[in-house]
Amino acid sequence: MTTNRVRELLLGAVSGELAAAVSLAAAELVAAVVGPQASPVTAVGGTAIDATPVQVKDWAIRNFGTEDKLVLQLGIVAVLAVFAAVVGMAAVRHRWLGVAGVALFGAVGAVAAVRRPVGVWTDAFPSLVGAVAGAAALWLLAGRIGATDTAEPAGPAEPAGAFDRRGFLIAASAAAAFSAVAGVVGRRLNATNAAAVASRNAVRLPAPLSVAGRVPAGADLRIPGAQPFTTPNPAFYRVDTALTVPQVNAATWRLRIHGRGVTKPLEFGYQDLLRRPLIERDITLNCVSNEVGGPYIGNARWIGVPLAGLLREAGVRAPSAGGPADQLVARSVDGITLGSPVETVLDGRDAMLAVGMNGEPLPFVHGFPVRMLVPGLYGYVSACKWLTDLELTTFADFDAYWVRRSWSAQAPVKTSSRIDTPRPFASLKAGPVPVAGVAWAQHRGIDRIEVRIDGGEWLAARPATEDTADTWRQWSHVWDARPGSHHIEVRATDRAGRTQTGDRQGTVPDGSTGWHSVVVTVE
Ligand SMILES: Nc1nc2c(c(=O)[nH]1)N[C@H]1C(S)=C(S)[C@@H](COP(=O)(O)O)O[C@H]1N2
Ligand SMILES: [Mo]
Repeated sequence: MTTNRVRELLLGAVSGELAAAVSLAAAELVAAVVGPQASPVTAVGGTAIDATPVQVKDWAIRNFGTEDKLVLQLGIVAVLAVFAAVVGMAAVRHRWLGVAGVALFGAVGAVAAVRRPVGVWTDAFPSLVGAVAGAAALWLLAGRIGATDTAEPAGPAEPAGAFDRRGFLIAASAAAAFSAVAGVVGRRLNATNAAAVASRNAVRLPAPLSVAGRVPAGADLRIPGAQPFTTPNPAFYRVDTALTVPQVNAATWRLRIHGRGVTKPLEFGYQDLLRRPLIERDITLNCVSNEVGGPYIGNARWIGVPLAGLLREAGVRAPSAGGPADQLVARSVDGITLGSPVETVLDGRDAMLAVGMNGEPLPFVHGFPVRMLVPGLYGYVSACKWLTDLELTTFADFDAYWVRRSWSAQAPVKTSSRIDTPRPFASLKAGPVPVAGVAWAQHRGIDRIEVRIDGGEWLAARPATEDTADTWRQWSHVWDARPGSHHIEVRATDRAGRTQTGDRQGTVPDGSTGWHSVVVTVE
């Protein structure tokens, strides 16, 4: 290749990247008007999340945790960067090919946005406007590089066009400046919805009619290295499919209860909900994607409206009482659906539409303004965040979001336990060592926790005072550690008398099983 050709390809690649940046930035700006869900980055990312096979998703949650979405976004940017470079290089000699490449890119964004669960046709605008802006930028830049375009027959000779260095620099700087400013402004506008933030700031949660009472002093053993009994909101795990956290305006939020067997459909707003008698309860929530020993569990003090009362008011009867619906499908503003058994919701437990979490209105990431909670069920079959619709139907008629992705339709929490201290591979001093952690079997309650060292006898650990059957329970055990490498295991038994199985099972389809263990070295 001649140096001219190399220069051409390099400048072409740069032009492609700049055109992509202009295109994305313009799209972000338009999305700030149309709605953040219409941003092509968000729409393509969301589509990628929904299309990801369950094993890969599970692997990503396990390895990247809450950063899984950041990793996905970086992946999308990397693919885009390669594509943009190729399109830019092609555009130097075939400008229309470049434009076609940008158009294809815009079409992908537009289709992804319109086909999202909550997509409407106007969601195509940001991508389309972005494509036009990107194509114009590429046309201008490629024209300054100075090669032939498709109008001239492609020949073996080097093109004669001259490189307009000054023109290229000016166009490139303008493109870079525009994308930086528009991109930052657009993303920021899309990330914060001022009205939603104001509506949350204005919330004054009424005092609950039925309070939870103080957490028993003995429930929190306060052993260094163990988790606190109540998980502070900023430390509470987060699992959802949302690339940008939905910011819902409580002032315009509505919830509808309708469907099979509903004799009186209900619809109400946030203030209507707050005027109802509220209950306050400690409930431990955990994720079906939690590996044995994993972090996706937290315990909070929630305030909410009893869900059973609302359903009864709507005329809903349990299947065992002849009701025609056995599944309650909760739908969130981002279109995700979660299905819970009607029988469970109505069986007397404290299923609720939660509005408060640890003394404040729900944080946006945890579902403001209203989320559902059903003690004893994994989050994906009960804990719908950003709730907007409750539909009574049957399991036979409807598969919720994760059920279509090979998770079980019904998933009660499995009796489990975890060692929080010592940490895996800790090196310890010989002598008495506190071993501690948590055990949980929401709504059944934890009866016993046992620990064993190096596969020996199971020894009774000391359970902390129980708060309620719906919360996790701390435990501790003083281990007389001798020098060497040791293997510590834990298992729990729930109040139904069932001891946690040692058989290892992965998280799919209905939650992991097996005993958590850590290996430590004692000196
Ligand atoms: N709208 C919506 N609600 C959702 C989810 C989601 O992806 N979207 N994820 C569910 C899952 S899998 C879990 S474990 C819990 C997690 O709640 P948290 O993020 O408040 O801890 O929310 C549930 N509710
Ligand atoms: Mo989950």
